Amino acid sequence: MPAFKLTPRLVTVGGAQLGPIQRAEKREAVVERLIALLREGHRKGCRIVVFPELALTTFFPRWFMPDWKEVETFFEREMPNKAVQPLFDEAKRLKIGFYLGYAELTADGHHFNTAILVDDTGKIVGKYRKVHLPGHSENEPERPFQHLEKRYFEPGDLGFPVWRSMGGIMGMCICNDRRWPETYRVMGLQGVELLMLGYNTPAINAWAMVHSAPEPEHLRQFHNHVVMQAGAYQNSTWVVAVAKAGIEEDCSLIGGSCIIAPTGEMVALARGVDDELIVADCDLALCKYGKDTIFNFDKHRRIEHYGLISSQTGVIEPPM
Ligand code: CDV
Repeated sequence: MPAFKLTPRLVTVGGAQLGPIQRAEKREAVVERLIALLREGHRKGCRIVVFPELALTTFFPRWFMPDWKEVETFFEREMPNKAVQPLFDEAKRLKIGFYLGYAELTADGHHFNTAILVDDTGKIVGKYRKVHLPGHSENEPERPFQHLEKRYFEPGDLGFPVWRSMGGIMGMCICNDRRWPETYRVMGLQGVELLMLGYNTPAINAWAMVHSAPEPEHLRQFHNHVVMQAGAYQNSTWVVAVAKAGIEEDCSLIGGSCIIAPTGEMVALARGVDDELIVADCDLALCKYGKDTIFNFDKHRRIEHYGLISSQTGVIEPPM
């Protein structure tokens, strides 16, 4: 029997966790923090650095703002723009690619929660718009804080594409997307090898607080990791997940940024809730083992039984 030998395809990846961004903080100051993490990534040999969801501002969906003019101060009309250009310039100079999350306002007036993939030559090679928008669309004053993503953003209209870039097959999603197995599987079916995502996850569930539902804080971190470890393993892909963390205005956001191997094992984990770079040498060749064996989709999937997944949204119980 020949040995299962693989030629390594090493991509050193950095997860650039951010501590809080307060509302008054200017984009220019945030971009300086991103550049500092990028430079640390360069010193540590990174080819790609992943930044969080909505990485240029505070997590503004926590406030109800009746005036759309105020809401739109948190959006970017072009990318790069003047405030973000220094990040693009420095990344190009250092030959590092990056994932960046931001609020996108399109020329024809659409609002999306977006992430871009910029390659190590400074070119935007991929764009993803968040599909699974959590929260609610109306003000709910009884909550300690709002989660108005359904008000401020439209669901993404680009699906879950992947891109051949920087030596691998790259995929992106954003925060709540990581909780849905469909996210990973749609990219898994396109051979994804490195799935990047940023998140802003409050340490408490505001709905559960109002309704006295039992969701202790430790479960927030457990659920953060369990879904991504399962997604990585079941699709045999690397997952790089990066938080904006810490006490942002009056809201505590979890940290727990991590890099997960195609086996589902965590190989790097942030220690704190401040700006912090985690690094791992991700051998993309390791994806092949799972993709060729237990999760060889072509051999083992039974799509004739999966129709409900794409034809039905909610639960329909059998008749009593
Ligand atoms: N930004 C997010 O999508 N946050 C959600 C929270 C609201 C649960 C998340 O899935 O982490």
